[in-house]
Amino acid sequence: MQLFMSATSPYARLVACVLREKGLWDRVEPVLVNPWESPAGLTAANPFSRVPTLVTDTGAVLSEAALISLYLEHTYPEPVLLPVERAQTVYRKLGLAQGLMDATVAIISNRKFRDDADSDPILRRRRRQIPAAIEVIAQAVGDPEHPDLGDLAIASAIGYLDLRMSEIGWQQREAGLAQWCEQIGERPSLAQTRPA
Ligand SMILES: N[C@@H](CCC(=O)N[C@@H](CS)C(=O)NCC(=O)O)C(=O)O
Repeated sequence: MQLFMSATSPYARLVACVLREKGLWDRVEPVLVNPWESPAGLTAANPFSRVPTLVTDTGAVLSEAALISLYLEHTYPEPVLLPVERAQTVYRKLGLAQGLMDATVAIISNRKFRDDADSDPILRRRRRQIPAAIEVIAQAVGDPEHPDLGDLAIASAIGYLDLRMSEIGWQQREAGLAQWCEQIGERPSLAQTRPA
């Protein structure tokens, strides 16, 4: 398998975590790219030039972090990251995490290309929503010792938020979630994919 990824993408980090949790990482050839530069190898595989993009052993090209994660869960069911009896809970967390990633990445990537990004009404709306989302996420997270797909996604989303928008400073208001992040962050799959 080949995984197009970047060192900071929270979406790519989620897929890298899932591959590590499932003991598949040594079967992966990671291809580190800057997707914004539209490198030829990535655009040949994915016309949207986005990471993560996974090329499977049979040459299928998969995109979208949540979809790749679900493909990995179906294809390599052990260890289980999406227990059937807790599917609703896991999907809920996955959705919250994806919302947080989308909001943060939209703000940061617009800042990269536009001087007026911080006055854009939609991005301002997303910025205002983040603290409320953190409050909801704090109530949703599961056991950091036995994380599921939703927990791994939340840890990846918050890791990116802290890297790029540390000014949000949510940790004092949500001390329990901060502790959860520390605990889950000790897992090798997350510790070895920490964005820098
Ligand atoms: N919806 C996609 C989003 C992936 C995404 O936006 N990745 C960013 C990096 S964090 C990227 O590759 N951006 C390059 C671009 O949009 O051209 C997913 O869930 O995987």
